Amino acid sequence: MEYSGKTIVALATPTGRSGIGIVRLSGDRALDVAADLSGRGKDAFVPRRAMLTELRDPKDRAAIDKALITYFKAPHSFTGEDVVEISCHGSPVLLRQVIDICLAFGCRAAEPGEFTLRALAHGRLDLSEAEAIRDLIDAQTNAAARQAVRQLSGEMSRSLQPLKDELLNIIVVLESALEFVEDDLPASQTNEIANSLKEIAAKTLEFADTYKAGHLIRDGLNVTIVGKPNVGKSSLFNRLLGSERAIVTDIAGTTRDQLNERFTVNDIPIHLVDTAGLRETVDTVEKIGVERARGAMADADLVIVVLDAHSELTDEDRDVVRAAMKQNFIIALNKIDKHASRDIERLSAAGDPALAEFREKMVAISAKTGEGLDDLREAIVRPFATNDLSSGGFLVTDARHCDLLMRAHDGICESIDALNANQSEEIVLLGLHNALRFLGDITGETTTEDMLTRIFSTFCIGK
Ligand SMILES: Nc1nc2c(ncn2[C@@H]2O[C@H](COP(=O)(O)OP(=O)(O)OP(=O)(O)O)[C@@H](O)[C@H]2O)c(=O)[nH]1
Ligand SMILES: [Mg+2]
Repeated sequence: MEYSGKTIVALATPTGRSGIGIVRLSGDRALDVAADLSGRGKDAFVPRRAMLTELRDPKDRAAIDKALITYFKAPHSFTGEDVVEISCHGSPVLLRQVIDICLAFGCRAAEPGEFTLRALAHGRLDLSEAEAIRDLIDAQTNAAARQAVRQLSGEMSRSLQPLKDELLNIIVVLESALEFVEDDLPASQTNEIANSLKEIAAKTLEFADTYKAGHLIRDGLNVTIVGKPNVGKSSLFNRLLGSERAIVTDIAGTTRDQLNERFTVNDIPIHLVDTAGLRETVDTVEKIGVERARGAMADADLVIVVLDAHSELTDEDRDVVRAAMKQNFIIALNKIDKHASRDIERLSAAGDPALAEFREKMVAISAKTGEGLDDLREAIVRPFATNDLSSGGFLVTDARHCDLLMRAHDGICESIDALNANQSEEIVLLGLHNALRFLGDITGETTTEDMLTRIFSTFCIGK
């Protein structure tokens, strides 16, 4: 995205009727627009103080709203430019009109993320902090929001700084060796550098590793419920969501289309999919449903295979288990309310001796009464649990950051190999400079225009 100095305007609040809707402007002309809209002189606006005023249509001077205008004078604003926020009543018609008036004054409609991009361009934020704003707005759980706020307050840069400093110290030693020493570095010093680099590489890897937990908190899990018809998949789906979302009947083949909903387990957002019962069928519609079910299964981070604990295991059940074995799966033995015994050992053995090997993956439940549901929720997230989840530490939540940390780690490892192979300082330095650049890319010090365009395209308008 090209940075142009033009004044930009956008609705900062969601579209639709609401109590208040905020139009935000940033750029040199922001205050002129506010002055014209309100019919007051520019001097009337005291920075950072909200002013209650009428807004008037410049064409006929008719009052269009009574609004609160706040002026933030450059550079003490979010973007670092002159910013004006007009808090109007939240009428879509009115807000459209205010934006149209701003456009008529020569402002330009903001691109996605352009306010934040300007903040970055003016040094108000670093790149990881800008990304944190997007993540905070998109957060699906409290835990994700809290991680985003930590990143927004600069915790990413603070976590990286010691690694960068240590790398830079070593780079300085090697560069000066290159410059001033005729002979090679003494072996003792080479060893010392290699050891320091190993430590930095380990710390980098450890930090990158927190992405497993960070990714889980931010993006959550795709969980797909599968099983042959009538085992209670939709009943379980409804029970996990706490609403009667899916149709449940005792007719095999009730669910045909795939249903998607979200819920949360232990602060982890779960994207839950209910599917058509898996069986051979000649029904055209059901056939498509079965195909979709197989697709959803392949896309899942975890598959819940539902079996009917009350009836004998059939070949259809075995086929489902076999298909699920290719990935992460658990088995929900459903309808235990129909059983006098709640003993899962007996249930699983009675079901089929072949299932005994999956005892660890089995949870006995009743979608009808809710029994065993807490255990099932635990079982859904258990395969993904890491210590980082409960550590309360700062987590890497962005795939881009994780990738750059891994690349930095690889660069350092290449340098260690070069050092051990007694290669020249130039070769050793190559990997270290690369590593430093990758770490710099996380906070945006070394990020190219192309990269920025790609990153900011993931923002929405008005941010
Ligand atoms: N007793 C008992 N009945 C259940 C339980 N779970 C589901 N059922 C019943 O089993 C029948 C089928 O339930 P559904 O949830 O529609 O099953 P499904 O697997 O989604 O079926 P399809 O969509 O046809 O593949 C219904 O009559 C439910 O009331 C349970 O835990 N206990
Ligand atoms: Mg169903």
